[in-house]
Amino acid sequence: MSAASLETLGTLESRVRWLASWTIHNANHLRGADVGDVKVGGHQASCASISTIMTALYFHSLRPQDRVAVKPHAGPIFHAIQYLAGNQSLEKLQNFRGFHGAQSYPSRTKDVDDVDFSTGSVGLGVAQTLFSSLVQDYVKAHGGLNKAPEGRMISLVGDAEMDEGNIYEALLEGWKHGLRNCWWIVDYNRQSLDAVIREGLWEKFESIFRNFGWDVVTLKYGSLQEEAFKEPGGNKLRDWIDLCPNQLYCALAYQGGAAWRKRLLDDLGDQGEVTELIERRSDEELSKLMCNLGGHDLPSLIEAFEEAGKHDRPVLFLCYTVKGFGLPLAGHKDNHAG
Ligand SMILES: Cc1ncc(C[n+]2csc(CCOP(=O)(O)OP(=O)(O)O)c2C)c(N)n1
Ligand SMILES: [Mg+2]
Repeated sequence: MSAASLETLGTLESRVRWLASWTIHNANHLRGADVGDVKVGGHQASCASISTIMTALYFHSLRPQDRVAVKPHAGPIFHAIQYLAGNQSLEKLQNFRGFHGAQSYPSRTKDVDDVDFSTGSVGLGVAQTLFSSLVQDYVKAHGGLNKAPEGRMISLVGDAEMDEGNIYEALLEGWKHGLRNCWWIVDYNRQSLDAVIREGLWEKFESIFRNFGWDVVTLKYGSLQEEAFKEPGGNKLRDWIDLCPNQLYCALAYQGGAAWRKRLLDDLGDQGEVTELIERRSDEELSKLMCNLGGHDLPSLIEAFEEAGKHDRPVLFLCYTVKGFGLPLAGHKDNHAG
């Protein structure tokens, strides 16, 4: 991909994130200002977390025949993307969660911007994509697809959403029927509604999914981080990231550059070249580096989707992200709805 295209995608990503954040802010604090703030709700942090992934998908990787189940709390990101594509109106965004406004969770019946799967109860959209792939195989086997291309059924999933039991029931069913053309993309921000997720969950996902015949693609480090790891002392930084508990990573993402520096120097300051690696960067650069996880790195996402697009095996993408990425509430423990 050319540098110019990448830059354009980066601009789209920040506009999508801004528009989703603004849609929610407007509903809660501006629309009813004459009667005081109204608790309308909406989830800015959940949206920001998945904004890079959805930008890569919708503005680059999706084909017309593909269908997507968007994790419920990313509804505003979906509507923002559709707005930029000319399929959603400003009026409905301004009336988010109001009567006839854009829906809080993507809805096939109430939204106008071509939602593929209604979501809301976590877990349901995930399983639906798997069964849709099986149905597509059935229809094809019975000559119903004619010459139409096979679509890919894609689910965008929260990491805590993976707690839902119906997902594992579906997994087994998929294995029995030779599941194809199905991607599940986990927004691995390590935060749920009200907690930080348990350490090492990614290992459980890896082994469960491989066991059921899925490919597992983990996007942990962004390209900025990969570059930094090549600098002298970079391996120490990577080890630190790998050992950092989820709770601390989230807290530092919230506190920002000075806090990252203090903690990194406290832990690594006496370990040679890595000190210079840290000190070469301003607070802002350090914060950008540490939040440049795989799920916020357009080149990594695009490459991973391109690679997986070469075959029809089911794929689980584990994309490390920061909940609230790019917003002042990034990583904060109360950022789900607070
Ligand atoms: C069946 C069901 N149970 C509970 C909820 C309440 N709920 C909303 S979001 C959420 C978890 C959010 O965490 P995660 O899946 O990690 O999403 P993200 O961090 O991306 O916001 C839960 C349990 C729900 N929507 N549906
Ligand atoms: Mg989460």
